[in-house]
Amino acid sequence: MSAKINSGSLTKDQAQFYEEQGYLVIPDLLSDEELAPAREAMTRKVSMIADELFQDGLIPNKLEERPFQYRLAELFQDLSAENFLKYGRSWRDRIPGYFTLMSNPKILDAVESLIGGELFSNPVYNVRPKVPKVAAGAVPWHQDKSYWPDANSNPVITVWIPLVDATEVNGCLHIKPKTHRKRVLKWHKETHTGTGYTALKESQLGKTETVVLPVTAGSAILFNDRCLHMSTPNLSNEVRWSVDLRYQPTDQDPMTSHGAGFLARSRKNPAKVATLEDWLAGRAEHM
Ligand SMILES: O=C(O)CCC(=O)C(=O)O
Repeated sequence: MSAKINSGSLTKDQAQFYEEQGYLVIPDLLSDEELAPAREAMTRKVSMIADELFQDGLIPNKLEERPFQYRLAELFQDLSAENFLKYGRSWRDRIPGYFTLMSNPKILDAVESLIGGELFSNPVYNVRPKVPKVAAGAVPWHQDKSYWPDANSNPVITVWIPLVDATEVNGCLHIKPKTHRKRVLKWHKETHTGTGYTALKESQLGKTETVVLPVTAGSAILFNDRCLHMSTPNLSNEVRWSVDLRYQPTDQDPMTSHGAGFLARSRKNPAKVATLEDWLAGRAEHM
């Protein structure tokens, strides 16, 4: 994979597609180099987990030489779902590489094309190590808004980016187009996988078509927080690494009950944009 585009700004057709369909795929938005800081942050966390598993006598070897897409899967291959879920189904650590990714100008360009140049990075961002054969692999049909039903934060735009190619085998995203105009549907909490995901029943999905979205590493899928989506289990032998980042206009609810977001871009007041130090300190930078 190589750097294919310099700006993430959307064409009129792309912006129109997003408005009509509730989602948009931007192929190969980010280069390998641009993903590297996030990959390093993930590697740091995996090493921390390997140290802990080793100290607890759960693994005989920390597999330090194994490649990024295999190491975490192999660390857990003889362990249980409980062992894995102890670290959470998704991660939200304050490691600098994540801030670098969330502040990536191409991502911000794309979002700016949809909601303007005053951009708040929502506190809800997830790093997803979707490990084969372990609970929390599949994510049920849901609307992201079910996680913040009371927040006045419309629109929240999710930017979903895989760090390995996301395929039908390792569990790529599935989306129901045009469902972003729906009200927030009544959801329930999934209980059997121990993940607590919000979920919708089959009967609530209606006849809307499903689009399967395999994408290459560094591509981005943008979607509205009412758009129905899910992902299938990871049936490969590698980790389906991805991040889901979220952005909204600065004049909306900063959703502080979910953590501290940050001012990611301001055309009006660029000096106010949060620095890495602001973010690491968890300062709620907001206009
Ligand atoms: O990454 C996945 O498998 C699911 C992502 C998701 O549900 C989300 O970003 O809201």
